Amino acid sequence: MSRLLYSACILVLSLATANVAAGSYADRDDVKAFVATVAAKHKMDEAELLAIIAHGVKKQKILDAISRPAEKRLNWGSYRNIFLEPRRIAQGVEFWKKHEKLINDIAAEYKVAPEIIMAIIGVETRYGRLTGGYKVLDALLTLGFDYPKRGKFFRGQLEQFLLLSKEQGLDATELTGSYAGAMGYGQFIPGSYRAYAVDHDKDGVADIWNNPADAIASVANYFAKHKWTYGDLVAVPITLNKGQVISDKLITGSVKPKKTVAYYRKAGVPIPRQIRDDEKVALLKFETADGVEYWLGFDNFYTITRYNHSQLYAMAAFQFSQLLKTHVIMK
Ligand SMILES: [Ca+2]
Repeated sequence: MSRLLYSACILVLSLATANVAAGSYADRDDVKAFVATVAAKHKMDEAELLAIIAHGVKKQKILDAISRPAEKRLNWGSYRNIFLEPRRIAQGVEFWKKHEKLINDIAAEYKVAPEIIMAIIGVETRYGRLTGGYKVLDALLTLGFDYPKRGKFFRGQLEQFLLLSKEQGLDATELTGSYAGAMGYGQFIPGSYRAYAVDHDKDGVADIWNNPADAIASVANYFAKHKWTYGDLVAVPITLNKGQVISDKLITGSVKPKKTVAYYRKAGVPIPRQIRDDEKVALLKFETADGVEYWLGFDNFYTITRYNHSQLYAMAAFQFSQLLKTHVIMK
C-alpha cells in the first residue's frame, strides 16, 4: 500500500470513527427505552427528553478518566500532599474572608462547622475554580450507556439530571461538571443536587455553579442531613508509645464508629485521657512513605465519608479544615 493511499485509508477510518462517536444517543434503542421509562415514570414529554439527549456525545476522555480515580492509586502521604498545599490554603483563606458573614450565618443556620464546609469546597474545586469542563449530559450518557461496570448507577444519575434541569428551569444541554457528572463548587452529583442543593438567596434556583451563597448552603445542608454534630470531635491522632505496635486486627476497615474507646484502651491503644470511655470510635490506619499513622475517627469523621467514601478524602478534608481554621478563626 502506498504511503498516500495508507494515509487516505487512515483518514477515512478516522472519519468513520468520528461519525460513530458523534452518532446520537437518541438513536440508540437502549437509550430510547430508558427515555420512555423516565418519561412515563415522571410524566415528562418523551420527545422533549429525546431532543435533549440528542445533544449528548460519547467522550472517550470520560471513559479514560473514570478508570483511574486518585483514591485508588495514592497512599495517604501522596494524597495529603496534593490537597494540603500552600496555594489551596491561601485560596481558602481568601474565599473565607471574602464571604465571612455569609459563611458564619450558614454555619449557624445548619449547625455545621464553617471550617469543614470551607475545606470541602476547597478540596473539591479550589473554591469554584475547577468545577469541571465536561457537559454533564455527555458524562452521564457516556457512563450510563458505554460503561457497563457502573452503567446502572449513571443511568440513575441521568434520570435525576433530567428531573433537576426541568425542576430548576436549567438547560440540561449546557450544564457542566466533572467527568463523572459532579457539578458546581461542591461537586454534587444530580441525585445529591435534588436531595440537598439549596436556593439560599431565594432567587428561585439553587445555583451551585455560580452563586457562592447557594453553593455554601448546599454543602452545609448535605452535612446537616448526614448528621454532622456541631462541636463534636472529628478525628484524633494516636501517638504510640516507643516501640509499640498496633495489631491490624484492631483496624476494622469500616469508618463507622462501632467500638467504644474503652474497648480500644483495653486492647492497649494509647488514647488521650480527655476522651470518654463510652465514646464510639473507629480505629483508622493510614500509610505514608515514612510508615503508618493511626487515628480515632468519630461520628463526624464518618459524616465526611458520606460526602466521598474514601477515608483518604475524609482525612484530607479534616486536616485541611484544621489548617484553614488556624489561619482564619484562630489568627
Ligand atoms: Ca439561588
